[in-house]
Amino acid sequence: MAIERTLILIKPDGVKRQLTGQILSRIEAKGYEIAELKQVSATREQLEAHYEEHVGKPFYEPLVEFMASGPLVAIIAEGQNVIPGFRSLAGTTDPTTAAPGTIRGDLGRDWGLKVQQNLVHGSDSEESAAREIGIWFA
Ligand code: DAT
Ligand code: MG
Repeated sequence: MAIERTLILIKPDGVKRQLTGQILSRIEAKGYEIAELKQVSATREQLEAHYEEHVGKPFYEPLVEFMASGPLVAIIAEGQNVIPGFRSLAGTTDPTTAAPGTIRGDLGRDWGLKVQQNLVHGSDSEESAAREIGIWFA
């Protein structure tokens, strides 16, 4: 059981809908430690680096545009198995089918929804976490 660090983003829809507190509560309730936290307006450069694995996909441009549409909250969370653990707390990518009990399943909305408006990002591996922490907490 490794103590890991992961990079979490509360996306612009989460900040705009004033869900930051509720999302942080879920992270804390799980017992993860918030090691770093800041609200930022992402630069295009940061977003291109963050989503480099998705360059060229049809949803890439709308995704980057959406992520630049308002402030987001960047968090480094620490805990045992926090990388897969936060992914399961977040729920699956599409909030319209994410399981109840998850952030995306409970707080995601389906009216006029775009898949990118799914409230949170969480790193998907140790390698991604290290890379993404470097982008947002350089
Ligand atoms: P996740 O955020 O669950 O790790 P991902 O890394 O596959 O998902 O994709 C990054 C983001 O891109 C995701 O949070 C929402 C958006 N996205 C993914 N697949 C999409 C699709 N088929 N249509 C529109 N947006 C999509
Ligand atoms: Mg991902």
